[in-house]
Amino acid sequence: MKRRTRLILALDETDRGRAISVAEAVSPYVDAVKINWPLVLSAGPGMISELAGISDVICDFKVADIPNTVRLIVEQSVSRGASAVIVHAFTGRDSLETAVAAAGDADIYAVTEMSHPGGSTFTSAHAEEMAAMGVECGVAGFIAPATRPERIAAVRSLVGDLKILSPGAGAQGGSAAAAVSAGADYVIVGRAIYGSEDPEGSAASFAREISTASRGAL
Ligand code: OMP
Repeated sequence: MKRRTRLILALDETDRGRAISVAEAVSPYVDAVKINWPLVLSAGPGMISELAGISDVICDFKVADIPNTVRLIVEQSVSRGASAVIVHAFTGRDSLETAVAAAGDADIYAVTEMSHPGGSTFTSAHAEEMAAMGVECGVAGFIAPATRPERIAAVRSLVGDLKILSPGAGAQGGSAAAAVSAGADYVIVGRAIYGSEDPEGSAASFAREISTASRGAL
């Protein structure tokens, strides 16, 4: 994935036409579009290849399964044009290694700690262990919460130069600038962009915020 604006759009739209028009409008301001079950279930898996014509596509299927099922899901995503797939790390080493092997040249990002309040119930306590295991399994990077920037810093201290993608800025109350300052490579933003009256202006504003915070971090 290119590293230009360091902003990733979470396109959790369920209207196909609006999803395409938002993806096109914000494409100058994002490095990738992340899609999840809401859009794939409403508009079909063809959306993966359609959006791949506009931007890099990350399939956020949060895959959490036995290795064989993980392999099948990752292969299907990549064959449709996904540049990356998000999987859960808690499934353990065998599932994670299988995801990495099935992805080939595409990237696997593993969830360490979830951004919503419930993410503190179980995932916070094991985030460091999951990050360390992910490094050993060869993932390209991790998902860590913009809602708890200090936890991004904790993951960063364990994963070297591997990528950290941080959701939770905007609608969930986190700050894109704080996430970048804590060590995130990319900030994932959904509703605050696609749900805004001016998605393009909102994406431009997040991209500016990230750029200013990155300069401060130099
Ligand atoms: P907004 O809250 O609308 O900005 O969307 C955030 C996006 O990031 C959604 O697509 C979530 O599914 C996703 N996400 C989280 O919000 N929290 C996490 O811990 C992990 C993810 C993710 O893996 O992308």
